[in-house]
Amino acid sequence: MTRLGYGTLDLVPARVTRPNRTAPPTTGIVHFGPGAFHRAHQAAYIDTLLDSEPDWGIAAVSLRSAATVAALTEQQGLYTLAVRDITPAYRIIGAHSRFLGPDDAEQTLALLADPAVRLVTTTVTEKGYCLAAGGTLDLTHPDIAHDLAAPAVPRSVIGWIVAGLAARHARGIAPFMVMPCDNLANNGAKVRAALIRFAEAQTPELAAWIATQVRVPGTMVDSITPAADDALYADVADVLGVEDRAAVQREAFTQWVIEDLGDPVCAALGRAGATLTDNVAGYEQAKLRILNGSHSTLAYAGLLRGHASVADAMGDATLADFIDTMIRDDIIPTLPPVAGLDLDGYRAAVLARFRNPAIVHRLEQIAADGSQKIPYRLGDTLAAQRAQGRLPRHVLAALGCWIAFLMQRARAGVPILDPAGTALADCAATGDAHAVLARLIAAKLGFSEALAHDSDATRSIARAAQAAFEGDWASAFPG
Ligand code: CS2
Repeated sequence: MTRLGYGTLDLVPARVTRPNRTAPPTTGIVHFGPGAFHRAHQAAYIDTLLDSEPDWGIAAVSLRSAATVAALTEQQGLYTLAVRDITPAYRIIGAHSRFLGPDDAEQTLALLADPAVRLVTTTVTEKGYCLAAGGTLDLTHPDIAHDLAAPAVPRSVIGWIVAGLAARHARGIAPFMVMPCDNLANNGAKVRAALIRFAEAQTPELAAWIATQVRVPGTMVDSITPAADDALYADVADVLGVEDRAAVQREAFTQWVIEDLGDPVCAALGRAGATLTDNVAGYEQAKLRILNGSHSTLAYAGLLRGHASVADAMGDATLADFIDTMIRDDIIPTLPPVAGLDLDGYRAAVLARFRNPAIVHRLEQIAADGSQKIPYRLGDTLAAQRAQGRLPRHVLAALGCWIAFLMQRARAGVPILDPAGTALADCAATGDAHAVLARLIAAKLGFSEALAHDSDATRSIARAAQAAFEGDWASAFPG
């Protein structure tokens, strides 16, 4: 079958929107992590911007997979975005100037040092930043240790960004802006601090330059983007009439909120459709705690209750009611008001998005990397409630569901998909939920050490975990 490319766009039916360009755009952005979320979310905004401002093309760098790079290079960077919603839509995205892989270090560094590159963005998932439990750069992380010893060919995104900044600093070229686009609480400040700490371990002068010259705005990113699968590729081939081996899919809803630093890069992204604000923290907390906290809860409780997708789990009235009540009673009370954001309306909108029958969002995908996700998705809400002397019964039960999930997987010998998977399995392999929770806290896996001194909370979490593990949902969920 003919492959998608600029030379075959004329074969694609007119109802499929496509770039109004005949060749890849010029590079203005370097992006690390060209996975499905980046290509479904940020790239769609930039694709729109390119219609009027053609020098914002994205050179995407994969630090891990050469396969994605090969498939997209064969298609000159073009791919289909399938919008799965009440009104399905198909759009060919042409936002990328090129794709580079793990073996293209020289070209990647040359791009980072190119004055035409004004922005470096990242979607490497929470674990990709090599942060320790407290959110600071983990200098003992194997990739960070490697990059400090061999800075010329980094493995980590932090190492790569500092290498690019070092090249610009050495040549007297102004730095690019750095913009993390991952679900990470306070992502801008954390990534900026990580860059400075990495540089300090090399050359203090570079660290000082980064500290005073490099801008790292915080962001909140949101669009439900299920992993691509063969059904998607077959559907896209049927609609386009040409083969696309890099298609992505998402819901119609998309939001990109960026801390407005008042400079040309932020302004350009505002023209692309991003929301510029001086209160990115408000948007970010609401999204991470309401949407992502509910997502993780649906993943663990849903899998334990035999469901496979978010929409399936939302069809389980007991679980759907639990989530709704958790948001209303436990999560929203911890959120400061955000101008222009009606939190109760946001709750209703998130639940409706979860029920989207056109989206098959697998709970296994969301359940991955729990040790990285749980602290900010549910842990921060628990800490905020405990600081007020309250016991958030639903959030405590949700944390219990994560533990019950770990116990079930560990005892069934099913691998736990998580950077700490082996350690999690060791903690969850034996004993009752109280013992498992104590081990997780001691190992700083998903829980802060402070929780060890909160017997009311730990008792409640463990009780819910044991009940969920035994399938006693009347006891696991608050009455
Ligand atoms: C999901 C997120 O996989 C997961 O952990 O909770 O990817 C979620 O779909 C996005 O944050 C939605 O914006």
